[in-house]
Order: sequence, then structure tokens, then C-alpha cells
Amino acid sequence: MPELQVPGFLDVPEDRREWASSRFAVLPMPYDATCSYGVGTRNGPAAIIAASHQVEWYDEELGIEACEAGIATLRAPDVVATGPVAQIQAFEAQASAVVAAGKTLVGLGGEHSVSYACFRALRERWPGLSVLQIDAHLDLRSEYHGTVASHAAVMHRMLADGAQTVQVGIRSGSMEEWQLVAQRGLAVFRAQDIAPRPASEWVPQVIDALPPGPVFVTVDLDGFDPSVIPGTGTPEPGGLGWWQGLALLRAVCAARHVVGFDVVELEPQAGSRVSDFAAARMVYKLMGYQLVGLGS
Ligand SMILES: [Mn+2]
Repeated sequence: MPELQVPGFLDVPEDRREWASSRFAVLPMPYDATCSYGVGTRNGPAAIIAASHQVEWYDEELGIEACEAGIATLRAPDVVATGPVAQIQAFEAQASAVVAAGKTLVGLGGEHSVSYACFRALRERWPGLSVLQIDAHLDLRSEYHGTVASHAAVMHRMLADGAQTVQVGIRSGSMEEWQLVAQRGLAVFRAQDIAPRPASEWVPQVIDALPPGPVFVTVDLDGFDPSVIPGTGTPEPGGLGWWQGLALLRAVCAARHVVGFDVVELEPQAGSRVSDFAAARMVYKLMGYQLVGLGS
């Protein structure tokens, strides 16, 4: 049994955080060594957990307390000093323990490179796993600053492993990344194309672009507009609104078997709890959506 932390996500009482009975397992991944602009996403997981203590347990949209299903929170691992590849492997070992125990993996970042750990653990269990990414950035570089384990290369790694990807909210990428999108015919929903349209129009198109099997949802918080979530390592103007993003997350959980998800790239801002709380709320919304989701 992994080592748990108390208080963990939502600070639920003992009978709702026991390892054996919890449906959800929260894995903090406090790591930001390859970040290129702001640093501080290593503080993201702790900030999300602290903010979650103020999140209302009852979800007025779903009419349930999702935490009744049980939320265990793993103790944040020690960050190893031997480089990004080793660090991601260390997170992967923890994520694999969660998956092997049959729990829904809930990763908290940390820079976006940590999502590869969740992806690997889930894909080992579900070889047909596809990935829905909310992000401002394509993250399709083959490497960045000399390492494949960079936050800017995380989606490239998943593609290289053979996963089908769908990317939403994108508004930044290099020429080479956009060329890769064109060459491979990747499903990319740019922010400027979807932001002005009602979610009822574009959300079904996103879902249709996903294969029918199991899905890993990775949310880089900079996919949302900085007016909603200003505290990210690389903020980009013109992102998704709160309700737009939630509409997509609810729809994917209803239409597909979401086997795990993560929320990454929170960079807590001194003097403001807006981003921390939004991130915590989003994690809990995802738990609720996944719980009531009909996907298989
Ligand atoms: Mn990003």
C-alpha cells in the first residue's frame, strides 16, 4: 500500500480516504525542473490540495457528493536529483501502483512533463488508450533544452508511443510542431476557432475525434484563459472559459471511459488564491463527472 498523506485532497474523514475502499487516488507530482519561463509549478500539487479544503463537497450540478466514493491522497514523493527522465520514471512507478489497485488515477502537477508518467502507467493497463489534452501549447517538440522529458515535448512522447491524441484550446506552437500536425493529420482544436462558438457545437466534434476506447484526460491549466486561471508557468491570452472547459470535461466523461486524468502547470501566485481554487474545483468536478459518466 502506498504511503498516504493526511490531510489530503478535500480533507475527507477517515472512512472516505482509506486506500482499500477509495475509488480515486490522487498522486501529487511536485516537479518543475525543465520549465522554460516561470518556475514554481513544483508548488502546484500542495496548493491544489490546500485549496481543495475549501471546496464544497456537494456538487450542485450533479446532485452528489463525489467524495463518498473515496479519495485517497498519496504522499508527495521525494524529487530525485538524477534528471528529468529518472524523475518521470519515479512518478510512473507510483502511478502504476494506483492503476494496479484498480483506482482512478488523478495526477496533480507540476510541469506538464509529469503527465507522461500517468500516460505510461495507464497505457500499460489499457493499450488502446487515447489522450484528450486541454492546453494552450501543442507540446509536440521532439525535445526541448536537450531532453525528451521536457514539458514542451510531452505530447510528442505519447504520439511516439502510438497513442491517438486530441488537442483542445491550442494557440501556440513552433513551425515544426504545426508541420507535424499537418503531416500526421492530428486532431487539433485551436482556441481561436472554438472560443467564439457555443460549446454545444464544438464539444461533440471533439468527442467524435476521440477513438471509442479508454481515454486519459490531461489538463494543462494554461489551456484556460488567464482571466480564469492566471497562475500558470506560461500564460497565453485567449483561452477557454470556465464553463466551456467544464462542458468538454463532462462530455468526455459521459461519452468515453475516462480511466485517469491529471491537472498540471499550476503556478501558485503570491497573494491570490484564484488559480489554486479553480484548479482544485476542476479536479473535483472531474471526479464527479467521471463518477456519473456512462462511458465504457
Ligand atoms: Mn501549456
